[in-house]
Amino acid sequence: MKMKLYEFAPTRSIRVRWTLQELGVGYESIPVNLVADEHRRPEFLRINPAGKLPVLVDGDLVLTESVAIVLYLADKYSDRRLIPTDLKERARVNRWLLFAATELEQPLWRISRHTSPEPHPPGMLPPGSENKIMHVSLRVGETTVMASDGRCTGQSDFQGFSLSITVADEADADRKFAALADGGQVQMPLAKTFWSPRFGMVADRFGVGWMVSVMP
Ligand SMILES: N[C@@H](CCC(=O)N[C@@H](CS)C(=O)NCC(=O)O)C(=O)O
Repeated sequence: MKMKLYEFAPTRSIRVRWTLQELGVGYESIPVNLVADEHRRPEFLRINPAGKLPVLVDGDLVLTESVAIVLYLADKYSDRRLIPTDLKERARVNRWLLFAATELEQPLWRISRHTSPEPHPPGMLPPGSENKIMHVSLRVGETTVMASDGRCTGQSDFQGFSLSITVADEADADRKFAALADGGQVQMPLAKTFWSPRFGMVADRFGVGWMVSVMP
């Protein structure tokens, strides 16, 4: 029976796919669309209760953690000589795998998440806020609470707090943004950004801040 790889293209799944291809091993690919929240469906949570990718299923073995999967595959197909068998050589390989996963990955992930790869469109941000970052993205049930150091100028009051809604498409974003802006104040017009086809910020008529975005 073929191994199954639960994967989604722009994630750590790539490590496993790359390894399988280097080894020349056939497998069944099972795409799990993170953007469509497929990793939170009960059928996937039964396979990995942590709701994370990648997952390799090989017979009765269900393996998570991309580096552990890569090492398992290299050992399983040791005849392909992807990793050394010599103890010290092997230790050097493990050293770099662990360095990548523990030292390199987190800062790179933080930087990529909080930094725009493209310059911001002129006038989009108030001067001085180019390097402000989001510190926390905390999921509570179906809701995501984000804490950033943006919008914290002047006297501190309740306005440092915004609600964020993610909508299905651009038309829905336009509609909801217009409804929130009715009687309120647009803080950042709804426009295309590097992470979303539509993102905007508005304070509604009650003074509550909203961020409206479409996830691509
Ligand atoms: N240390 C784990 C990290 C797994 C992980 O965080 N996967 C991400 C994709 S790269 C994921 O599934 N995220 C979904 C979520 O956290 O909701 C590994 O290397 O496999």
